[in-house]
Amino acid sequence: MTCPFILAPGKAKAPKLQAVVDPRKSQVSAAGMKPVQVGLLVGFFWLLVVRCWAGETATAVVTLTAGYVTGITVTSGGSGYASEPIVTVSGGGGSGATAKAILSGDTVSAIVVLTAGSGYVSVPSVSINAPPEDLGLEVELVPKIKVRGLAGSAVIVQWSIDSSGPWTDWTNVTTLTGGVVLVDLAPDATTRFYRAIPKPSDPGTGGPPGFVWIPPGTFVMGSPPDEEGRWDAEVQHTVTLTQGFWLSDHEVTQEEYQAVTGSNPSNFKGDLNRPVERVSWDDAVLYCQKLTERERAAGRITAQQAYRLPTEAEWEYAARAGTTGARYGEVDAIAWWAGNSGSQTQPVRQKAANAWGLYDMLGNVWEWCSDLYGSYPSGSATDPMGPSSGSDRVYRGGCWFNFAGYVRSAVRYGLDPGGRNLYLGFRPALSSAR
Ligand SMILES: [Ca+2]
Repeated sequence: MTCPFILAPGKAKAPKLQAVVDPRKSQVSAAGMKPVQVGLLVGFFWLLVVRCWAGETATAVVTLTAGYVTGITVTSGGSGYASEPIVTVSGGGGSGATAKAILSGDTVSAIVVLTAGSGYVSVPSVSINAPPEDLGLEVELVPKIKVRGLAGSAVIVQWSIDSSGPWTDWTNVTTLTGGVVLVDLAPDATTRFYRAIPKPSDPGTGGPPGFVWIPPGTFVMGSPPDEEGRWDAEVQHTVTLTQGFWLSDHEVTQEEYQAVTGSNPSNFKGDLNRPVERVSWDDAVLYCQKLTERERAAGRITAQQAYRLPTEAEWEYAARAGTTGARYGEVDAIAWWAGNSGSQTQPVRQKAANAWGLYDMLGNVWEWCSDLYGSYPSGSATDPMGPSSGSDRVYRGGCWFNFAGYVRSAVRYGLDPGGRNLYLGFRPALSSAR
């Protein structure tokens, strides 16, 4: 439909403003947001809508006699016709019928059959052209919203019909110097309240290099009784982790360990991308402390963040990455074990990662966890930290020396925290707090 864009003052309608969005009531702060970062102004914006008001199209039905169109009866005369519209008869299996509309005022009052056509086996349909377009003009008052804040802030703008909520996401914007202007064209927008809240940062990006985000979730820890190689200590129970965290996608390499501690105690030398081994639990904890100090000093993590060993539950949850079997893949594809390691550690990140991007969770070197070793809780657990007393610390995942029965997601062992051997390394986690 084309329509000349002209102003027709005589047809302008009064603004259909039903309710005023009071800027004083508009929410400029919400739980969790920093008011200094985001502001929101609600104003009004005059929206001119030029509409082409069409009349109503007439309708009619055909009378069929012995295969001929013998009459057309108007069922609705329509409105807005300035001249006789074209009438078309179609369908019904026949052809040749023609007809002419008769107007009375701007309405179709009758249709005269000019030629009856032939061969119709069922009643054909009749269509009458629509009346010509008319001009219209409508003026509406719509909310104009200005989002202000620190340039570059990601903001979610929400609306509600009540100033106390509930709030519905409307749009995402990134703030600019001088603000971002939005106009809400929803039909009922003049009854809305608005607020702006900072968009939660995406925890899937922005972590330290070489770390992957492990989302919070629930999983079954332990192994079923029929899993090959299973030990009694692997009693299945449901564990919920309420906090996501970052986890190194690889075992700490000799290069990384040396850079942080100044030493390399490993047995298998020659390639600094091999995992560090012959590190005690105490050594691993000290490494995490030193790494935390270094990264905080460099401004790469906040004062609230700290590197640490993962809990045993975090480790198994991350290793499984949603899988429930003995391993997160075929053993030779994912792990260095006795069957393929050549009786030594191998550089990290060569075997296939699990679904969350973690390498060598199974095989290569065992990995220290933070927990004391002990029996699992009898029921489900939330954010378990291990038993409160004991002597050994947990290590997980199997190593280059082990047969496949030890290279499973559920395998667990304990060792004195001062113990060191050429089978055992670690990987750090980083808390998500910022
Ligand atoms: Ca490993």
